[in-house]
Amino acid sequence: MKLGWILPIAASLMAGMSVPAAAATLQITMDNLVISPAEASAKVGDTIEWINNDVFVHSATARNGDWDINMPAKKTVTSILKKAGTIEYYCRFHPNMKAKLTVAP
Ligand SMILES: [Cu+2]
Repeated sequence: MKLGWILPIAASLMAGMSVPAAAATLQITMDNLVISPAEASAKVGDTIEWINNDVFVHSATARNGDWDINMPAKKTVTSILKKAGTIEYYCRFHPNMKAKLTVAP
């Protein structure tokens, strides 16, 4: 039968494909007015899941203006990182909530 040939060919095709490093998903949680983790690292193309466990709105506002994410109460919002850099961000509504995200190219 031909199956014995097809499988090795398919496997070698897959191994030869140049697939960019798999994008990861990172979770950043806002809970009790605290962002955690306070420092996180990711790569361009990664997805951030912003999880708001509080009963009020939070934001993740980049100080350099790269992004401004709004998180309704008890909701999870996702965003994809498009730009490298070390970004300090805070919550517009609770400026004491601060964290840092390092995005590698
Ligand atoms: Cu807030």
